[in-house]
Amino acid sequence: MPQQKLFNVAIVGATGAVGEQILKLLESRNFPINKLKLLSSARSAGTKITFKGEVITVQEATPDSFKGIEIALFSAGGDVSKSFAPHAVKHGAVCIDNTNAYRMDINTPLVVPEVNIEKVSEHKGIIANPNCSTIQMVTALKPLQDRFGISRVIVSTYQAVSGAGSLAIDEMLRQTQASLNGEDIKPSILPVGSLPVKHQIAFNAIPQIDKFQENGYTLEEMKMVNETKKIMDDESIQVTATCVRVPVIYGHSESLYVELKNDYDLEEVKQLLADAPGVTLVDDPANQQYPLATDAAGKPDVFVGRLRRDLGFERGLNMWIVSDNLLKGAAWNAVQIAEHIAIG
Ligand code: NAP
Ligand code: 3JN
Repeated sequence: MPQQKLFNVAIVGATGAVGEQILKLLESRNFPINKLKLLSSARSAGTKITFKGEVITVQEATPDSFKGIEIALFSAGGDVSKSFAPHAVKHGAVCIDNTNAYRMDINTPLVVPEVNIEKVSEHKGIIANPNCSTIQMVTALKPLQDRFGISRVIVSTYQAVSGAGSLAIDEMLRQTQASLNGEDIKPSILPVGSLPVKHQIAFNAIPQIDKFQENGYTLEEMKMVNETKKIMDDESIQVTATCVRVPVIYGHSESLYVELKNDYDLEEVKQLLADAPGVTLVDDPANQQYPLATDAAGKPDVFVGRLRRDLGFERGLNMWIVSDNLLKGAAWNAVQIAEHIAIG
């Protein structure tokens, strides 16, 4: 039997919430690794991380970190990807980038394996992982697009704090405890670390994820609009998004109203979703079964339920979609792409 090729792999952002999940997946899926390099900022350089029983010391990322690297997984923010991904490409690596830096670049494929894995072959060194909220939505929409066509999507998200990084998880837990103790709450991270105004997340819902754009939408909302059109390869799909942060640790939930181009049968829609790759149908109202963030956390699939025909528009469909934002929304989607490159 031919020997499986082993790859030199780098993880940029290895000490972060997404990086930690990437590491767990590479280990549990026995990814074919020769050498593994763990990179961070100077802050965490020197941290020891155990991978498959071997202790690896995290190093500060520099342009030279990528010599000999064949696959580089980036999740350290867009600026870090812009600074280092070109160096990684120059050294011959394929970069799988979890940030917004290259998603809308015309030379960069934006890939969700269940939707458009064939785009990977068009890469010129960088493959972009979409935003978490987009990934779970398009995974569920793909079978409907293929069968009925989609003209319009109106989505509202209920996004977990882990989407804003490990400091946001700490902040929500701290605020919850302080509130229960009757202590003052001093928000410091959410909604956006780099903006001056902060809001309480414990026992609250914040209708702002990322910065506001000139059109009144937030950047997270515009990511959903633009990325959906690119991944589904249809500029004509109308998408409107409202993105909301809620006090959940893991798992983004989404309420969708979808207008299909052709008449549909609700039972056929359920069957299509039940059969779709990466999708689990949980839709049993009689027994109060529907997707929940607490059930989706730690699982790779996109969970879909609450399927019902719109009351006003015959070709309108309402649905509820939940997925672990750090897994299918980030780490698992990236590792799926890496496996496609490494193993086929
Ligand atoms: P996080 O928990 O705050 O971790 C950030 C990671 O980036 C840490 O490992 C950090 O290292 C590293 N880092 C920061 N500045 C760096 C630098 N100058 N050079 C090298 N490494 C640096 O954040 P996260 O939740 O893991 O998210 C990280 C990024 O992933 C986000 O900014 C976003 O771009 C992307 N992301 C994508 C999705 C998605 O929807 N696909 C979801 C979540 C996040 P230190 O430990 O040294 O600080
Ligand atoms: O807030 C969330 O739930 C998802 C956040 C994603 C995110 C956070 C900071 C920077 C991104 C992203 O993936 O779009 C970025 C970014 O890369 O711009």
